[in-house]
Amino acid sequence: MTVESTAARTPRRASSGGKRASASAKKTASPGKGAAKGKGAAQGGEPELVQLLTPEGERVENSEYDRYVADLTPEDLRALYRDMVLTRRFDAEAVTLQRQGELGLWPSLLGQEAAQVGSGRATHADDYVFPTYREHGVAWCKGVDPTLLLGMFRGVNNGGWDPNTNGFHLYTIVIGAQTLHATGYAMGMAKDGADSAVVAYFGDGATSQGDVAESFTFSAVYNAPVVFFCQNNQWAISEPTEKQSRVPLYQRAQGYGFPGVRVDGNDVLACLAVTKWALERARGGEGPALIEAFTYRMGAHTTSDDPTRYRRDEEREAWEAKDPILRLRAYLAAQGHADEGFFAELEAESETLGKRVRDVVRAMPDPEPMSIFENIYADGHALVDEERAQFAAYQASFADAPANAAAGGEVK
Ligand SMILES: Cc1ncc(C[n+]2csc(CCOP(=O)(O)OP(=O)(O)O)c2C)c(N)n1
Ligand SMILES: [Mg+2]
Repeated sequence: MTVESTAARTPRRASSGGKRASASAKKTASPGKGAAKGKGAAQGGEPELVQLLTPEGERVENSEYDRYVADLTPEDLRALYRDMVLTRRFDAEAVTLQRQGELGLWPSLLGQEAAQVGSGRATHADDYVFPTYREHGVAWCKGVDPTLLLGMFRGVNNGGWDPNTNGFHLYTIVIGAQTLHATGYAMGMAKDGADSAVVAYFGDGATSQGDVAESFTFSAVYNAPVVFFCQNNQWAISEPTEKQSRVPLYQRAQGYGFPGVRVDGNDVLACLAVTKWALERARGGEGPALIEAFTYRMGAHTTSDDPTRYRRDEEREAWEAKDPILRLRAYLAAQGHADEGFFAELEAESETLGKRVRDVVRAMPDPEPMSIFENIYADGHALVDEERAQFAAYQASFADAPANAAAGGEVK
C-alpha cells in the first residue's frame, strides 16, 4: 500500500510504490538519475513513488536509495523519531498558544514531520535552507531554537533569528519568492567554489507561481547547486493540487532539464535518502533536482482557516492511517530498536519542551513601537524617514505618551 494508492479524495493515478523486502527482487521504480527519467509517466503512465517504509512500518527494499540510509544505526533511527515527536509537540503547543491569544497566527506542519525531518537531516551544517513559513521541523534539524520561530507570529519581531547562524533563512510568506533567493544564493555558492548546496522549500500551490518557474530555469541553465523540495500536502489553502497541475509535480522538472523524484513524504527514511541523493549530486556539480514529497496537511492551512469548508473528513482519516510518526514507531518496535523506556523518556522530554515554549512565549516583551522602522535599508531611505516621523507624531498624540503623561495627560 502506498501513500498515493490510499488517497481518498478524487481519483488519482495509482502509484507503483515499492516491493516489500521479502517479496520478489524486482527493481523498485525510482526516477531521478537523469532528466529523462519519469518521461513515461508524464505521457500517461503511473507516477512513481520512492518509499522505504510502508505505512505499516515495514521496510521496503530500493536498489537506488537504500545506500543512503544503509549506515543508519538504531540510535540514528531513534533520533529521527525523536525529531519528529518533538517537532509535532512544538507545533501542537503553538496551535494551542494561538487559541489562547498568545500568537496572532500559526501555520501547523501536522502530518509533514517526515518530509521535513528527513530532508532537514540530509543537509550538512554548511548547506543553506530557504523555507516557507511552515518548515518548523527543518528549523529544528538546522538547530534553530524553536521558540525563536514564534516571535513573528506573536507580532513582536519581523523574523526572530539570524539566518547565517544556522544556515536557515527567515520565513517567507510571499509564496514561491524564496525559490529565487535560493537559486541566486546557490549560484553564488558555486561561484565561491563552496562544497555545499541549498535547499528551497515550497508547497504544491507555489508551483503555479512565476517565481518558481523562473528559479527552475535559472538553476538549470546555471547548473546551480539547489535542491527544490516541494511538499505536496495536497492543498494550497482551499485549492487542491489538481487545480495546480495536469501532471504530477515532480514531472515538471523534466521540461527544465533536471531530474524530478516523487517520494513518500510520510516516510522519513525515504525523504532522508532522496534528499541526500539530490544534495550529493548538487554539491558534486550536477545541478538542481526537484523532490516532490507526497504528503498531507492534516491540520488547517493556518489557525485562521477552517478546512471543513472545503475538504472531507474521510480524506483526513485516510491520511491519518499513514501517519509518519506511527510508521517509524512500528518499525522501531518491530526491530527491537526502542523499548518502552525510550518512549516514556521522550514523552517526558516532550512535556518539558512544551512548558519551555509556553513560558518563553508568554515572557516575550512587547517591542518598542518605533523599532518597526529598523533593519529596512542598510543606508536609510527618505520614505522610511518620513513614515518614521509621521508615526512618531502619531504616538506622541496619545494622552498617555511619556511627554504628555508628564504634563498631566494634556495632549498638545
Ligand atoms: C504571492 C502570494 N500569493 C498569495 C498568497 C496567499 N497565500 C498564502 S499561503 C497560500 C497557499 C500556499 O499553498 P502551498 O504552496 O501549497 O503551501 P502550503 O501552505 O500548503 O504549505 C496562499 C495562496 C501569498 N502569501 N503570496
Ligand atoms: Mg500545499
